[in-house]
Amino acid sequence: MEKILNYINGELVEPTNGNYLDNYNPSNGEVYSLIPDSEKQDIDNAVAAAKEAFKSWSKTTKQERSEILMKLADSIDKYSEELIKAESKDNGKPETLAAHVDIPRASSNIRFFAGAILHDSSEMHEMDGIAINYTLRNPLGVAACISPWNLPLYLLTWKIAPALATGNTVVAKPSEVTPMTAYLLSKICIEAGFPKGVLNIVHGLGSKTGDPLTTHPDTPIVSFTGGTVTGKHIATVTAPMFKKLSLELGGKNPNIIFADADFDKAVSTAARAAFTNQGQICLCGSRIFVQEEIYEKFKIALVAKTSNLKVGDPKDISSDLGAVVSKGHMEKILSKIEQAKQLGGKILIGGKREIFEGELKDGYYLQPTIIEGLPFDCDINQEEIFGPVVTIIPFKTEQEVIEMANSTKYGLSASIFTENISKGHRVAANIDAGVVWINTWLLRDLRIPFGGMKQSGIGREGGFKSLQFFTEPKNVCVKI
Ligand code: TXE
Repeated sequence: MEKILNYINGELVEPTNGNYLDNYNPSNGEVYSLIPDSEKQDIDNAVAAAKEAFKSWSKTTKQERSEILMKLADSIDKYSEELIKAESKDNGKPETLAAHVDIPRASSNIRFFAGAILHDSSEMHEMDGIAINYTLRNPLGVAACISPWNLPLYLLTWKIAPALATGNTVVAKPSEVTPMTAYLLSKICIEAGFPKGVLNIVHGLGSKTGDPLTTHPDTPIVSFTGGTVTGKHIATVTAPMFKKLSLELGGKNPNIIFADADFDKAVSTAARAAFTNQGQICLCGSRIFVQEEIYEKFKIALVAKTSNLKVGDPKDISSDLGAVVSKGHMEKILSKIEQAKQLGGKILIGGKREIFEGELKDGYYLQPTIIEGLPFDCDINQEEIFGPVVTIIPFKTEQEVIEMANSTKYGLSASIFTENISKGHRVAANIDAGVVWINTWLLRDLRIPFGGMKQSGIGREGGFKSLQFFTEPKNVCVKI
C-alpha cells in the first residue's frame, strides 16, 4: 500500500507520530493508499523550514522566482498523464475532466503568476512639487495555504503560485480526502530542484493538522478555500492574531434563464453548470430560475439533456459524471434529496445512487438530479449541497428573480441568459455575486479579482489582486 509522505525542507518525510489514515478511491470504495496523520509537530517542522527559507527566497529577484516557477510548471506538464490519473482516482472525477480542466489549469496557474510578478506595477502619488509618495509591496513571510478536495491540484496551485511569486514561502495543507496530486507535486518539486523549504506540504486532518497551521505564530497570512463552516472557524481563530486572511467559501449560485434567452445555449450550459465535476464546484449553477413563459419547455429540454449524461467509470472516456468524492459526502447528498422530497419537491430525473456490478459496485455514484416544486426560500434552495443536484424554479418578472436569487447567505457567482444586452447588464449589476456571467458559465480570465460576497468569502484572489493579497504595502513620502 503506497504511503503518501509530507514534503518538508525539500525532503519526503514520514509524520512524526508514524500514524497514517486510509485514502479511498471513490470509484470503487477501496483504500488504495495511506496519508500521514500529521499533527502540530509536523506543522512546526514545516513552518520552521519555511521561515528559514524565507530569508533567502524573499531576497531573490522577481526574475529568478519567475524562472523557477516556470520550470515547475514545465515539470507539471511533463507528468500530466500521471497527475490526471491520480486526480481522477483520488477525487472520483472523470479522467477526461482532469485532463481538460484540473491538470492543465495547475500548470497555467503557476505560469500565470510567474508572468504576472514581472509586470506588476507600484503606485506613486505626486504632491504639487512638494513631495512624492511611493508604495513598496513586500512579502509577509510564511503563507499558510489550505485547499479543498473538489479541484485538488488546481486550487492548491492557485494559492501557492502567487504566494511564492511574491517572495513568500509556503506551508500547504491539501484536503485529507484528495492528497495524491499534492504528493506527486512534492516529487516533481524535488526532481525540478525546487529550493528547499520554499514550499512545504503537510498532509492530515482539518483540525488536527490545519488548526496548528492557521494558529501558528509564524504564519502571518492564511489563504483558505473550502466550506463556509470551516471558513468561519478559521476567521475566528486567526482574528485575535491579526493575520491577513483570504477565504474562498461555498456558493448557492443562481442560473437565470429569461424567455428571450438563446434557448439551446441556455439548456446545454445549465446542464454543464449543474453537473460538471459531479456538481462539486463552488461555482456550479445549483438553482435554475426559468421565466414562466418558457418554464415547461425548458424543463422538458433540460431533463432530456440530463438523461443523456452518462454516470460511469471515471477511467471511461464516455463517462460524463464519475463518483462523488466520499461515502460521507454521498450520504449527505442523498439525505438532502430525501429532505427535498419531504418538503414536497418533485424529482424530475435522478434522485438515487447509481449502483454498478463488478469492481465499481462499492463506488460512490449518484444520478444527476433535477428537482422542481420547492419554494425559493426553503432549506434546499438556501444551503449548498455540493453535488449533482439542482432545483428549477419559475419566475415572472426581473425584480422577482433578482430578489429570489439574492435571498441566500451566499454571493459567489451567477449566470444570466438573455439576448437583451441592456437587461443582461442591468440584472448583473443587481445580483449579489462576486462573479457574474452573461450567456456563459465558468469562462475564466485569471487576471480578474476572484471571490465571493456575503458568506461566500472575504478577500479577493486572482490576477494582480493575488499579488496584492500576498504582499504588505508600505507607503513612503519623500519631501522634495
Ligand atoms: O471542506 P472543508 P470539505 C464546501 C462544500 C463541501 C463543504 C465541506 O459545501 O461540502 O465545503 O467540504 C481543511 N483548520 N466546499 O470538507 O472541511 C480541510 O482539511 C484548518 C466548497 O472539503 O472546509 C481541507 O484541506 N483547516 C469549496 C480544507 O480545509 C481545516 C470547495 C477544506 O475542508 C480545518 C470544497 C480547520 N479547523 C468544499 N478543518 C469551494 N468554495 O470551492 C478543515 N480544514
